[in-house]
Amino acid sequence: MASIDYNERIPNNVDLAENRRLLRALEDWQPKFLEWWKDMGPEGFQAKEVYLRTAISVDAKGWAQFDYTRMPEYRWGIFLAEPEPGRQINFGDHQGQPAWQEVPGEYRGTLRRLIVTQGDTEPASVEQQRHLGRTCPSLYDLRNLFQVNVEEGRHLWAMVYILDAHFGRDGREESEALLQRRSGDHDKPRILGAFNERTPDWLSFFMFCFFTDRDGKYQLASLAESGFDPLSRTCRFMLTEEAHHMFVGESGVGRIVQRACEIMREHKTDDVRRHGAVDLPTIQKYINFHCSVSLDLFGSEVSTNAANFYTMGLKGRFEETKKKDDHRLKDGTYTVATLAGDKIITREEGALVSLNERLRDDYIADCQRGVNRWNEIIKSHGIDFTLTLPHRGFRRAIGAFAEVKVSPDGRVIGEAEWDARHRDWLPTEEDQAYVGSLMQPVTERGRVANWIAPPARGVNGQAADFEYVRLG
Ligand code: BYC
Repeated sequence: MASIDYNERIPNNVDLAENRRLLRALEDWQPKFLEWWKDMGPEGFQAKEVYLRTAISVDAKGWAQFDYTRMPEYRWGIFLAEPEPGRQINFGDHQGQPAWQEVPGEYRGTLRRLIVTQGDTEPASVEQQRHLGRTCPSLYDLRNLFQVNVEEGRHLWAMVYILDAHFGRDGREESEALLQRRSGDHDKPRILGAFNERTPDWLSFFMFCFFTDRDGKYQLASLAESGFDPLSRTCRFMLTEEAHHMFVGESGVGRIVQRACEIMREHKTDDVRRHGAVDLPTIQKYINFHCSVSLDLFGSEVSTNAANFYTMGLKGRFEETKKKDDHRLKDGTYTVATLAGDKIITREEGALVSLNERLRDDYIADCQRGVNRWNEIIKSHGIDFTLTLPHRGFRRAIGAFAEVKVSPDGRVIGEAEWDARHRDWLPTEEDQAYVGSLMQPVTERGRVANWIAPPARGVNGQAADFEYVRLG
C-alpha cells in the first residue's frame, strides 16, 4: 500500500511528489481553498481545537485517527481506495474492457460535468451549515458538525484532485469555479437545488445529514462503479466517511424524537412545546420538507442523461456488480411512477432511461429503514404515532410531478386543497420560529440542550463529558 508522505504539504496516497505539475496545480489551489474556508467555513470557531478524526491512510486502521486540531490546520488529503488488479468496466457499451486510467476522450465533457456536479455539493453543504456552531446543543454535537464540515472539505479536495490530475486546463478552471459559486447566491448559486436551501437550525441539520447526505451515499456508490478508475477509487474512499454523516443525521433526529417521547410520557401531554421540546407533528413536517428536496437530487424519472452516463460506462447502478443481469439494459424495462391526468400510475419504461428512478427507489427503501428505527423509539415509549416518508410526488421541483401538487399520502390535488393544507404538511414560519427559539447554545462539558436526548455513547469511546471542543 502506498503510504502518505507527511513531508508534503498535501497528505496523499497518490504519489503526488512524483507529479510536479499536478503538485503545483494543487499547491496553487490550496491557499484559495483556505481563503474560501475562512470566509465560508464554520463561523466563529476557526481558532478552537476540535477533537477530529483525520484520515492518514486508507486501510482499516489508519483512516480514523483522532486528535485535537484547529480546523484550518486540518490535513485535507487525497486518498484513493486501493486499486483492484485487473479491474474492468462492468456495464454499458464498454463492458469487459479494462477500466480507464485516463479520461476517455469522447466522454470528456460528460465526465467532467458529473464530477463538477458532485464536487459542487461538497463546499455548498459547508456554506449551508456555517452558522450552526453558534447554537450547538452540546460539545459532542458541535464536534460532529465540524467533523462533517472538514470531511465535506476533503470531498471537495477529492473531486479537485480528479479535475486537476485528469482534465488539464479546463479541470483547473472548474476547480476555481467550485470555490466561487455560493449556496443560495442569486447570481452564482450552487448547481443542484437542495444545496441552495438554508440550514438554519439543528433539526434541519440532522434532517439534511439523514436525507441529503444519503443522496450523496447513493450517488457516490453509483460513481464508485464508474469505468473511469480514478473516480471509482476516489468515491469508494469517500463512502467510508459518508457513513458517519448519516449516523449524525439518524442519531440526531432519533434523539429529538426520544426527547419528545420522554416529555410526552412524563407530563402526559402531546403539547411538548410547553416543555421546550419539538413535537412529533413538527418533526414530520421537517421530514416532508427534507425528503422531498432530496428526492429531486436524483433527477427526472425518465432521463436520457442517465441512460447515456450508463451506456458510456461512467455511472453505474447502486451495487452494479452484485446485480445479475446483462449490465447493458438495452432490452429491459423498469416500473416508474408517473402522471396520467390527475392520477399517479406506474408504467413500464426502458430500463436505461429509468436509472434515476431506480436509484431513487434504492434510496427511498434506505430512508424507510431509518424512519422505522425512529418509529421503534416512539413505540418503545408506548406512544401511538408513526412517522412516515412523504409520497415521492410530494412537493417536487424536478421530474414528472413538478407541474402538479401532490399530497404527502400521494393524491394529486388542486390549488385550493394545497393552499388549505400545506401548513399541515410543511414547516410554517411559526414552526421554524419555534424551532429557532430552542437554538440556544449549550457548551458546558457533559451538558445537552433540553430539546434533544444525550447521545447513546461518546465519540471514539470517550466519555459523555469529554471536552470535544476546547472553547477556553
Ligand atoms: N437541481 O436528466 P435529468 C452529496 C438538471 S449529494 C437542479 O433529469 P440527470 C452531498 C440536470 O442537470 C450527491 N438541476 O437529470 C450530500 C439536467 O440539466 P441539463 C451529489 C437539476 O442529469 C450532502 C436537467 O435538469 N452527486 O454528495 O440524469 C452533503 C435534466 O436532468 C436537478 C451527484 O449529484 C436538481 N436537483 O441527473 C455533501 C452525482 N436535477 O443537462 C454532499 C452527479 C436535475 O438539461 N450528478 N437537474 O443542463 C448526477 O449524476 C446528475 O447530474 C444528477 C441529475 C443525478 C444530479
